[in-house]
Amino acid sequence: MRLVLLGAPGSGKGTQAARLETHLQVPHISTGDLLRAEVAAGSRLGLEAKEVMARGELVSDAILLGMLEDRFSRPDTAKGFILDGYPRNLAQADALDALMHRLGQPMDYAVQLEVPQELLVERIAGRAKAEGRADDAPEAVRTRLQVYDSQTAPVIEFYRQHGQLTVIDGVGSLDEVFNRIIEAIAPSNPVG
Ligand code: B4P
Repeated sequence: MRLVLLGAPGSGKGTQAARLETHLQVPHISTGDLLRAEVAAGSRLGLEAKEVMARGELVSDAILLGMLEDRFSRPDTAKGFILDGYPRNLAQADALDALMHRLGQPMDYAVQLEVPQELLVERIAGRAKAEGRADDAPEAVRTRLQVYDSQTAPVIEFYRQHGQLTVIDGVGSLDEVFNRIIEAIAPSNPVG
């Protein structure tokens, strides 16, 4: 199964992708995690990405596409994947579409987690306390939410027009949201 998870910062993409990875037995590919690993390793790419991420802005499309092509070349993606954090703008959506066609692997689902903005801010504030991520600071969060509205929200329309979009209510417990996703993508195989 090839699935893209869409949603604003704090909507639960990373949280649900980790659970879906176990349930569907396909790898969770988070572009945020890939970038944070580069930053932690102090690579040239990581040094380039670090300040951009801390401001809450998007890292360049060229860096992201290169990183993603590299990740898709690993054999564990043969049976599918859960992509979290990509695409984040229309150029990335087009690039991913072209890449998947080139690989002969069209996307099965684009799942959007819908969560009201005040709850997003609350969740990220909770993570800021627990993990201290630089881009969870209030000013960076404001930028990330603005970037989402202006650049990422149009990606939702892209998948709607391609007939691949499934909208999920992202408000509720982790199990409730997870079960909604599973029922939407694999109704014959509900959890719990
Ligand atoms: P990401 O790592 O993708 O960060 P995110 O959008 O905040 O989502 P995340 O998955 O971490 O949060 P989640 O909603 O699960 O991106 C970070 C940065 O990397 C970007 O700002 C950008 O600079 C760069 N980047 C990444 N991809 C890029 C791309 N394609 N192009 C350019 N730049 C890119 O969880 C948030 C919190 O909510 C957690 O604390 C969680 O525990 C909590 N939570 C989740 N579900 C909940 C629920 N149901 N109830 C209560 N709390 C819940």
